[in-house]
Amino acid sequence: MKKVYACFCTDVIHEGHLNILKTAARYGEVYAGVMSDRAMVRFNRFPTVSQERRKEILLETGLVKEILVQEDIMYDMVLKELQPDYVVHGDNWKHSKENIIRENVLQNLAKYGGKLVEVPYTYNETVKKIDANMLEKLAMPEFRRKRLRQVLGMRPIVKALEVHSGLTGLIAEKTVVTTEDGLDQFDAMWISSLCDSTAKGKPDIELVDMSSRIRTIDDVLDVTTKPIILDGDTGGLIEHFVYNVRTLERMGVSAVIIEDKTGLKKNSLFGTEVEQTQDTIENFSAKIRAGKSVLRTDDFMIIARIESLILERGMEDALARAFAYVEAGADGIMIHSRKKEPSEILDFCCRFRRQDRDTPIVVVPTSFNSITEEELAEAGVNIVIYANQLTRSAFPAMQGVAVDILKNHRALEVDERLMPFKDIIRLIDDI
Ligand code: SPV
Ligand code: MG
Repeated sequence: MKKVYACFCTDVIHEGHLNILKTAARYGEVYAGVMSDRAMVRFNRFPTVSQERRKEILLETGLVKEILVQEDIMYDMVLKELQPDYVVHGDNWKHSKENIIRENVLQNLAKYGGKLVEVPYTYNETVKKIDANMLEKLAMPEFRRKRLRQVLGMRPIVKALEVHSGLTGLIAEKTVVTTEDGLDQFDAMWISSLCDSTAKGKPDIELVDMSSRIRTIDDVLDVTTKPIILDGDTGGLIEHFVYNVRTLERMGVSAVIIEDKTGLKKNSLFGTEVEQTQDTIENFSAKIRAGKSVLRTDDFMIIARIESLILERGMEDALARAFAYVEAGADGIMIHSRKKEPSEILDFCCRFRRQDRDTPIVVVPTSFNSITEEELAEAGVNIVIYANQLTRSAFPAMQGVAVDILKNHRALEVDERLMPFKDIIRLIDDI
């Protein structure tokens, strides 16, 4: 009997998958691969059912001899061990980012003379609906809310991108790149106070109120499935914070980060150039405790942001606050710095991790941007936030176009810098 291998990244078996399995069965005994949860999260999307259930649904087809868990999107390991005579796959990967995986399969098969069989991809209304339902499920508050905690356990470092609208949400949701070892994408979204305010032409001083922030969150929730971390500024009055925590939790936001400042908040990147007041440890700890006490689930995270390094109050102060805030119930610590060099952040992480191995650490490397994700992960950082790069890239592009239209009295000269209008129309999916 010949050996046939087909790998699946799906939570539901539809007629397209059955077609692949039936084709595979005509070539020999079918070994079906289930992409592991970790690999799915990194390269594809979050699974809506467990890895175990995904194994069962393949076995229930009655077409499979054995199930394997494929730990990596690339097929090197599985093909080396199994040496199947055939790999069967839908032909849709030829014209997508997944072509890199197809190349990898062909190279591995060539090593021992195995063959690739490609089945025309089934894409009818029923299949489309099943795909859409899976995404819809991922977007529901009860599934999305816990996803930040889930990805924290599955990724060496969680990468969050700033978003401030439905459109920027779509960029965070859908941007996928090919890398040496497969595909890569963002894990989460950061709704920044700076960029949400800037998009409205307002200063970042808690002027854009919670009702408006909620409108932005809702626009993002509407078109995405990835978890949201909200920049909650100072959290405001404790009496208001508790209501806002309840609202955010109910909406399906995964975490709020509040900073230990009080009075008129200014953006941290001003540092000591402007007057800013840090809250007392006691008051800020009380705010964390109050927020935690009103939660209805274990999913939502309240993360405490420490401004001691920004305000030049020293490392000892930053560490004392970090331990106090964890004691008060904080689900994570964000340590901020505006130094060009990452040394003070690394020093903080090293000293914090000596006493606390588990509490997630969050950083925002806007100033110390030479440090890599790998270096941050090695230092014990769990979440990296790219807090403002989309806004900062869009603004000069738009301003330059506005200037050139004025100078040329027409739009012809700027045309080659623009997205073709047939592409912008297709950017948004129909439902
Ligand atoms: C934001 O993005 O609004 C932040 C991060 O709070 S920072 O601008 O660096 O203070
Ligand atoms: Mg902010």
